[in-house]
Amino acid sequence: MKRVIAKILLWAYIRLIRSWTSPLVATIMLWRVKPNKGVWDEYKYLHASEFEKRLRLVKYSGDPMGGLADYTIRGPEYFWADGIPNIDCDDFAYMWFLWAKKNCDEAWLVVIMDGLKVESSHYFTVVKMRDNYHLCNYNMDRTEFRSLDDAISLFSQRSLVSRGIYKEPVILVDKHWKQKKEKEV
Ligand SMILES: [Ca+2]
Repeated sequence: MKRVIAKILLWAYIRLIRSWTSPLVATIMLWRVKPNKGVWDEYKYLHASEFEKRLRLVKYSGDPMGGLADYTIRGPEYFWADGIPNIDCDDFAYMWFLWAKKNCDEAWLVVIMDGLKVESSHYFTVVKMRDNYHLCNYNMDRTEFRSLDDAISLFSQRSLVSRGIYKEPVILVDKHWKQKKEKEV
């Protein structure tokens, strides 16, 4: 029951609240930041390990009001922009999701929460390359998982974020993308 309530809570937050608060806060926070389009064009086709190094050039800093005013950057051209004020888990996850659209077969932008603990909500990405699934949580985990659920379950097995293991993981796929296969003639 608790898990059902948590799932509804997470769904309501992501779909009904964050869907409009994130773009609104982003507009306010980024209005003076000049996007850096050239850098994204340069990095978007890099191999995962090289792309990861470029992501690490940007320092993590939480969202305003202790994460209460949570938002994701409006586009990849903001990630490496000069003076970008807040870059945290959802921005890293979003960048991996966009990178996957250029380099992978399928990708999921996922939010995880531990039971009813809203403050535990965390964004990451899972990508599919050929038949293997990889977990991108800031960096890409080199483990080759057999399924999306397998990759996600790592959060219940290992401490991947500062708050530790997710004992009662509640999952929501925020965005899903799949490469369109060309029709055989
Ligand atoms: Ca954020």
